[in-house]
Amino acid sequence: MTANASGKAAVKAALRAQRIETPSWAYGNSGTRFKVFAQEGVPRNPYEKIDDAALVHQLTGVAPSIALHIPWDKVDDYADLAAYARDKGISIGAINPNVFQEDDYKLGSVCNPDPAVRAKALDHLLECVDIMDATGSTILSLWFADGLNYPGQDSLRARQDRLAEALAATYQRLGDGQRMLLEYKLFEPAFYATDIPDWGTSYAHCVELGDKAQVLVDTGHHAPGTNIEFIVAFLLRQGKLGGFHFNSRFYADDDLMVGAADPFQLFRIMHEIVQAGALDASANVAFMLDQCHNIEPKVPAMIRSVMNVQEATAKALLVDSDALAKAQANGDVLEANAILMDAYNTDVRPLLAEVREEMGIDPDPLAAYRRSGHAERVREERKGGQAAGWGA
Ligand code: PSV
Ligand code: MN
Ligand code: MN
Repeated sequence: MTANASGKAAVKAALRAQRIETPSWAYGNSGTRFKVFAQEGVPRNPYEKIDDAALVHQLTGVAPSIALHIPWDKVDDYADLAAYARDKGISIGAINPNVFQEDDYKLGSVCNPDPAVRAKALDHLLECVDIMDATGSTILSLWFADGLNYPGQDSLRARQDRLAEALAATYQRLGDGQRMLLEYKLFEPAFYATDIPDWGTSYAHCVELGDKAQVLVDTGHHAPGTNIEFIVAFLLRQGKLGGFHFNSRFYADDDLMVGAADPFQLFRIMHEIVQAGALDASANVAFMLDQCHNIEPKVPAMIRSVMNVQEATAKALLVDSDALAKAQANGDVLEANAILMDAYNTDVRPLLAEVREEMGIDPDPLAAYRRSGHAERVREERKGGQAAGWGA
């Protein structure tokens, strides 16, 4: 482990500089197709979601932006929403278009066989770039529910052509300093074939598009057993890892709190990030959460999630890279593995508590949240909280 004082200072500096984006939809009511359990004190509009995200940032110090989902977060004046966020000490992060919730999209959005539906979907994507302009957002985060339920339902290949056409038109509209991240997902809602089912499909489209298009890895979107850190390492090598949607899963796209199901996997992912120097803001990898808190209170769940990412990151930063490189070069399998596991098995909570104290925040963000009285206050103030957007 990095034992010396300068090593520890560098680890702490990296932890202080880390940025984790929280999603607006995780502050709203959510559930499954079986039931949405409404919670008390849930935000009634995008402004109140910003209030909650700002509180998460205030208590953790490392969550200074909120992702929006349009039209779940539709407002009349996006510049005003961004100004409100700024006043609260955060900024607007990724803009997530929604081309999956209208009846027109039954057979897909940008891959739909009907040109009129494709044009409508593209209009919405372009509108979302307008929203980026108005809010100062730099990321268009694209996920398409497009796919097929039955073999023969549509041409797999023609759908790729339609997809490429819409992506190219959207790409053209991006301004300087803006980029698009293309998310893949193995299945759901489509059960037979998804039009962007895996990182390879996303990667190929991004390469065709150019530098402003990169792959987004949602940790819940793979087949069981997939080695996600391999994908991360590969994409980093190609300069095509745009960012993450962190969450955890036991079975499918469970959207549980990141680090809850498999903290070791999260550590392995962060190890690849750290080894590639991609934790640094200059690497432009967006660390975003994409979760639903169906049964747990939302703000403390978000705080816990941010802390889980911090813990995995701290452990990854503690890997003794020089010793690891030496063991690897010597072909010392057991030693190399032991070096990695030493870092993983370190209790980094005292280190993170120190980092927080040095940042001037409470070393225990969850205790600080409980003391803040926020839960009691919003329970009184906010009646009839907003659904996150789907399943309600
Ligand atoms: C799809 O499952 C997804 O991961 C996409 O990122 C959506 O925008 C998001 O979930 C909604 O929670
Ligand atoms: Mn996602
Ligand atoms: Mn998902």
